[in-house]
Amino acid sequence: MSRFETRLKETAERVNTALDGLLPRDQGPESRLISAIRYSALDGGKRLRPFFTMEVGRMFDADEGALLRTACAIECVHTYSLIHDDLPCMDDDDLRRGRATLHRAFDEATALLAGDALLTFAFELLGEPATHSDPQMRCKLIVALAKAAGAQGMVAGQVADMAGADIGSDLIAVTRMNRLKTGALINFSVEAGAMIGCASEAEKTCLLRYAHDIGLTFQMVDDLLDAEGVVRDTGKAVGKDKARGKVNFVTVLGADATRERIGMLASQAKQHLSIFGPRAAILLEAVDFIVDRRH
Ligand code: GRG
Repeated sequence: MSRFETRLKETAERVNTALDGLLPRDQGPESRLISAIRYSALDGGKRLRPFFTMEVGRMFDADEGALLRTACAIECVHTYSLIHDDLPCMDDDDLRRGRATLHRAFDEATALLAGDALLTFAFELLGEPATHSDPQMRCKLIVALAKAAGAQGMVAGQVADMAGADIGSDLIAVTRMNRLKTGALINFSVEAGAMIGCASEAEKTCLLRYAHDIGLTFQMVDDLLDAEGVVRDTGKAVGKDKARGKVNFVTVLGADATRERIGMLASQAKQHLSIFGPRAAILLEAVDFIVDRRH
């Protein structure tokens, strides 16, 4: 296992343990809802977004407790987005992270409500004093996450995704959709580490440029996996976008040009980290992981 994989695994374990302790227990009258929440939030998932928050924060010796709770909040928002994305009214998928999607394992109403509960729980987590001693920092984190997830962030991206070819079948439209749908939350994951670590404005700018490029790279690889990957590796259905008439980087550019752009963006992402020197080594390795991932 590479150093990067070891660190990602460590982050995943820490996030899983923390979330297990933070999420309500499945007992009492709401036990079915809570079981559904725990089914989705505790099993599987690379925990890549938490990894970025933790590792960016560590570059600035930020408080580990603050980073971990913020990372958990981000993962709750991410999990909610996957649950809702899989619903019959959206992508209507049966498989996620190698097993039944939440509405298949439970039922549609429970899945919808579990997603709602995870989204609101993220803000509860960030707002609590245990996340950060400075209330201003907590407010800033809440506002930035709300913007990333909301109608001018991830939700806007999802609306564009659902519109399919109606958004236009050109690179500008597809790039905008993905900057919002996938990029906004990845951006916040990096930004949150920089905020908690009190990075300078110049440092934040470089990190946000890095986040922009890895967000697009991540999505391009996802589109290639949808076009060329196998269910056994991805743990979800493949070939969906083309079958549903959706536009993505591969449908617009073709697979070869998408691969070319992935190479370009990945090397650009690494260049943005040059001001940090060896401190950013693990973030450089993350770029290669994103490019090479098979799930
Ligand atoms: C429903 C508001 C709302 C938004 C949904 C994120 C999203 C928007 C939809 C997910 C659909 C999708 C497959 C997008 C491609 C990129 C992506 C977010 C993949 C899943 O992220 P990973 O690979 O997942 O980090 P794990 O399972 O590792 O957590």
